[in-house]
Formats: sequence, C-alpha cells, structure tokens
Amino acid sequence: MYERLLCLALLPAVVAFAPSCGDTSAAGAGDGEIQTALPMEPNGLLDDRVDADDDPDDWKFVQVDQQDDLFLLFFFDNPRIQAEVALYTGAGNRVVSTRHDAANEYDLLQAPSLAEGRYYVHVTASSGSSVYTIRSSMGQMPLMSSDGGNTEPRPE
Ligand SMILES: [Ca+2]
Repeated sequence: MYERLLCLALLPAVVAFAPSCGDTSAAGAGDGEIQTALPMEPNGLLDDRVDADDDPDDWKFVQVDQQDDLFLLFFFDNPRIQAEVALYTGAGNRVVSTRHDAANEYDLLQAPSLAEGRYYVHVTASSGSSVYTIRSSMGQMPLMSSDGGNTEPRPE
C-alpha cells in the first residue's frame, strides 16, 4: 500500500522514467523503478550493477535527517560504460546529475545544503554494463577509494 501511495505521489514527476508505474506485479526484487528503490546509507557503501540491455535503471533512496551536504562517489568497474548518475528530490526534481567520464577515477555528485527528506539516486546505462560502487557521505567529502580494489587500473 505504501508503495502504491508513493507511486501515485511521484507519478507526475517521474512518468518519463516509470511508464509502468502502478504495475507492482513485476517489481519483484528489482530496483529498476523509482517506487521499488532500495535504501542506501547516508554514510556507506553500496554495490550494484547496471546493464544497458537488461538492467538499465537502478534507483536507490537515501534519507537525510537534517540539512547537510551530501557527497556521492560512483566507481564503475568498467570505465567504458556509457552511464549517467543523478540525484532527485522526493518530488522528482533533479538536484544534480553528471555523465560518467571514463577518464576519471570516479564520478562525483555534490549536493550542498540538502534539506531534510528522502532523495533518490538514479544510475542509468545507455551502452554497456558495469558493476559499480556508490560511496555516500554526509557533511564531508568521502574517502577517494571505493574500498574494494575497484579503482585499480584496468588493462587496455
Ligand atoms: Ca541493478
């Protein structure tokens, strides 16, 4: 029921991302639609995978308990993936986004002075696939490592 209410609340803003909003029968354990977004810690690590062919959209949500800066670092195991990462408010407004840049060790989303509330993280792949790690941190820039060897140089 809660998911249904959330879906209705978000539908006007996210219809472009969730054309099947309301069809919860196929949700399963998937994270491909905003209403089935999986929780992530405001300070922590999260691993998942996106694939442009069969898992192109991942949604996570993070609960901000008091106004603060949020930093999100994205480490893609496959630097050649074409992907975009973004942060949305609970009302579906984009706070910040960036395209993955294969030249960088990580992609950074920096959202200063976020008000209390729930925010949604969107990872979407347009070409290729990759496992990725999100390192999140409130208040200060997180460590620059994904903590799992994900940032070691890849063979060409
Ligand atoms: Ca996924």
